[in-house]
Amino acid sequence: MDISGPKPELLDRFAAIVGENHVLRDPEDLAPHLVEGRGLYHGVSPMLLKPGSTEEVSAILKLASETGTPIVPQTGNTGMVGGQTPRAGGSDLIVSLERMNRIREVDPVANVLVADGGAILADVQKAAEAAGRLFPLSLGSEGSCRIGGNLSTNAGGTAVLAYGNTRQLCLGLEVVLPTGEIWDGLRRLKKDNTGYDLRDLFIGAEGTLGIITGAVLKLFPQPVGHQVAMAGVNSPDDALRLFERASNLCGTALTGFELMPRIGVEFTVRHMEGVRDPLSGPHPWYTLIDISTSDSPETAERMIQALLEQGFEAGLVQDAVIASSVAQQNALWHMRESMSDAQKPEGGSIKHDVSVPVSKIPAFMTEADKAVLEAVPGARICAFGHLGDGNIHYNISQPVGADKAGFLARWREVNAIVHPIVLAAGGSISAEHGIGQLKRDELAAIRSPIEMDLMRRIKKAFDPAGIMNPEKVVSLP
Ligand code: FAD
Ligand code: 2HG
Ligand code: ZN
Repeated sequence: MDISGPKPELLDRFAAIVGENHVLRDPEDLAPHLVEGRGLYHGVSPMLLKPGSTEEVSAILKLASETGTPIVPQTGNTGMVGGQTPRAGGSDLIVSLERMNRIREVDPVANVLVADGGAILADVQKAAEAAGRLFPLSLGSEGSCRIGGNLSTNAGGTAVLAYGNTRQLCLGLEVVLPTGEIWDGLRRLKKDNTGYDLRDLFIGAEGTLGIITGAVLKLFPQPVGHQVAMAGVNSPDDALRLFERASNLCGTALTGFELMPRIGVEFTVRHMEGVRDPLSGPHPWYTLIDISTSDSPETAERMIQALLEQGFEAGLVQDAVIASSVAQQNALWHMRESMSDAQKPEGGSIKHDVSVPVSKIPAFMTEADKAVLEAVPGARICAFGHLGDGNIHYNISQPVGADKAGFLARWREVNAIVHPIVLAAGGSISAEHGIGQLKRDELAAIRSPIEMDLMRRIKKAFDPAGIMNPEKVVSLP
């Protein structure tokens, strides 16, 4: 493969497929697509193509396979592991589905919504709501991430506890294979045991097996009752015990249970517009509890009150607030969802998107804190996340006054401290963000040879020319 990049004549052939109006070639126009939100990866690409149809995606991939041109799919560019960023060699073309953003169909009786791969998540949520239904996938990035990206990363988010992650929310897919062939798997069946589940291979593949151009998504009834509370607690252990009570009391009505440290709350209050300290005094930790009920609003109200009462009585909850309006509910969630962005003005953040069995969260945090602070004195540990899913964003903000680049240069070293603790607890080094470029080599190091071999064989079977998002997730020898 020519790493100096495709020749101008070849670029023109790609451009002709979508029309010159739907191509970016100017370095200034391309620039935002060559970096990701963390600024960790800076790619190089001569061209971004915006196909307007599945057939155009097919023609692009056919030409790419014939000419050995690497292709990087990109939808919202909110991914956190560099999967959507082209490599530095200048050979990769970016395919963006931003024009393929239609909601194709909503069927509230069958409880399905069919969307283009480039449909923005917030638009899918709105279309479901307009039909009196709920599409429960919810992420801080929902205003810009797109369904193709959500499926390709198998995104998690804040409602996994009740509804599962994106994989559980998808019934069928339409995918363009690296060869240009189109697989129409837009099925709407809950029960379908007809051979290997191809859909599940594409979900979470991070664009390495094909481009997802359409999806059948599951809808749910809208909740009748909804309550959101924020409770100040003394420790992750108390948060865990409160979670246990919440699960017992609410069952499937418990839709979210998030954990935040005081330092994260301070970051959001300091840097995010309109965020106020949620309780009258500071607390070492905060839990955000979300309850949705299907029978009556009163049930949700009773549940949240009973839970907080139990929490106070057991000495688990130190102070709490129940949102008294939808605006207040949104404000509490906004604080939690902006925690990732609020870390940015504080300098470098070395991140760990990890999961452990939920009961092991406190022990994991104690051990990791000790080891990290020994290695990086003054490190500001801002560990927050989806406690109910056992998924903690064990993020470490640089010590005050430290050099950002110098701190970030220790990324791998700090990962090498935290990840073994996660693995010893039976956990995962990527709970919801994926592998991309960031964790590719680490994946190969921790998974068994047979597992890696199977992944490589799948990659080769789907992408014999090796053009689909090469060197992401798995590298081929
Ligand atoms: P992109 O970033 O464009 O791409 C992501 C990956 O998917 C890349 O490997 C890309 O090549 C591939 N890809 C994209 N589109 C396609 C396609 N159509 N076909 C095949 N492959 C494709 N993630 C969570 O899981 N949970 C969270 O709670 C969460 N919160 C976030 C909050 C913020 C503020 C931000 C910035 C990010 C958050 N994320 C979260 C990460 C990110 O939003 C998700 O990974 C999201 O699913 C990515 O979607 P995207 O459209 O931006 O994809
Ligand atoms: C969240 O849950 C996201 O807010 C982002 O997954 C986490 O910045 C992060 O590490
Ligand atoms: Zn998250």
